[in-house]
Amino acid sequence: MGFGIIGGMDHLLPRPRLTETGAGSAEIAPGSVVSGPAPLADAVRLALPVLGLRPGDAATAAVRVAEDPGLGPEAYALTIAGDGVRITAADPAGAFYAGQTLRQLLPAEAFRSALVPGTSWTVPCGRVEDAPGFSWRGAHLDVARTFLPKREVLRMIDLMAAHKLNRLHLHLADDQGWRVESRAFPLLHEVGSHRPRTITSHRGEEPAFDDVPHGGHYTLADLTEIAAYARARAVTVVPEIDVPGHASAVLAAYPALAARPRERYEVLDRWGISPAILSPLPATVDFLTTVFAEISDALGDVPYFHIGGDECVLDDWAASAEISAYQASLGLESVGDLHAWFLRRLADALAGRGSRTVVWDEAFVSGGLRPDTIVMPWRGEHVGRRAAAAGHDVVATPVFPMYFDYAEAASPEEPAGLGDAITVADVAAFAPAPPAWLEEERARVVGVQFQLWSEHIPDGRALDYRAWPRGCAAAEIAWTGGPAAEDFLRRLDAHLARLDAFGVEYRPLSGPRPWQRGGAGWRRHRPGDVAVQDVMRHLHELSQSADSTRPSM
Ligand code: TNX
Repeated sequence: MGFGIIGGMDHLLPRPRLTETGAGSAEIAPGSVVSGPAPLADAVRLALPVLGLRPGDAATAAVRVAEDPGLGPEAYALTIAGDGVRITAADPAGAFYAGQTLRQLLPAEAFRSALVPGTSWTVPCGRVEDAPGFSWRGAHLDVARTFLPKREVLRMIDLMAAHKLNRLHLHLADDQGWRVESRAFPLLHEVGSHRPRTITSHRGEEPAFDDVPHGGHYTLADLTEIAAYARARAVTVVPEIDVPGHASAVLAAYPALAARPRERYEVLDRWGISPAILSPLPATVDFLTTVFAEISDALGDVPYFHIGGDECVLDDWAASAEISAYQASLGLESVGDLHAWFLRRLADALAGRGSRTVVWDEAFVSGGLRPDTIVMPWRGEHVGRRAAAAGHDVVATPVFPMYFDYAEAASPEEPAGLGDAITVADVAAFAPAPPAWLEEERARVVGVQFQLWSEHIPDGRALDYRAWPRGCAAAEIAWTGGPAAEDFLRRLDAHLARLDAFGVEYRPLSGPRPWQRGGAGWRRHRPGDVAVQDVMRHLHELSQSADSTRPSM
């Protein structure tokens, strides 16, 4: 066997830690037998759905799976020889990833939903030893601004699994929609889940609207199904209910929870930062604790629960006599302290249910977080480093280069993005744990995640275009633990054939196909309107400011 990534093993994405290419090949015929302990063997079968593999004895097996407790979480070893395939892993996730690697070693037809006659189901002989660089390899879906039907979420989970991504962050509530059933507070989904129209004009233009209703929500049973589907594919669902700001949809349903309880609120039909904010009084904490419990019970095991904390306009808190009196009774000096106190109460309640809290970085700057709170520094590396230095686990989520709602190119041919440009190469070059940081700070970076904010993602087709192939680059850095190797683009080229077989309408590396362009109307991108580098500079300054609760964009 020769070392290195020559021969049949050189098209894997993300890149495994070690590959050795052997001579010859092995066949895995449709309907072949997989042997081994059921949780591991089932995971391998699920990773290769098109082959319809069956459980059975080692004597007849084409793929033999064994447990090796010596391997780390999610790690695997895969050996392909003339007499078949052997997989070892310590957990189902590792076995599942061995199966995903095997799928990539098969022809791209392994990514179709049914067998295509004439395919040769052979894999090259050799060996792969592999383990992830980061434990949090995330994708974020903003189902609040644009609702994605359940089928799109399940499909995203399949695509994540094929890329060894393992955290699906669902942004379930924002000003423009509340997306989950509540039995305790049914107006949340009855009133909060739809709006009559959506803004179509761009920054600086006279406001214009599509006059098309938009809405939808997941039932609690849907959430149970999504979580179980994800879990079987080594993906953990991370729900987010963004509080106390971004609250228009909740307040449209339950205005009594507002800092200005006599105000009338509507589910917003436009983007940007709204002043609508929940009150921090005990009734709100009780309300949210009940809703969090409903969501958690539906999801089952919930190791992480995201409570937002970003972009809060605290003016209504300062203007309310009742809230000011409450703040004074707690001995808190500023509304910023009250913001921190409020999030801390919620995090304590979540901890009581066994969930670690996740927040956007404003909540860290406010101070007072539980030490086990995970911080998502969206405003850049500097605030991320401060959170890491303070001892928080950090998931790198900076606008540049992890906000996939920005266009891939500053071109009028692109469909409208929030700004530009974030390219595949930008993502591939990103180091989530920068080498310049101290070792103990780097060790706090548990992962990296791309964000699909959906103000400019009108449907599943647009989602495909925004997510891939930048998501392939994100998967590469998340799995390998650092910037992509120089052969990344060559491997990506081969990988795109797999996405074609899967049916993904990704953005071709050469630019959009004619029907993927924004056209001449409101979906056309406005190049240079918002430059991502300017946004980053601005956000960095804000994250340095003492007044952390000031809205940022
Ligand atoms: C900032 S990141 C937001 C979102 C927007 C996004 C657009 C964060 C915590 N808040 O509400 O959708 O920018 O890029």
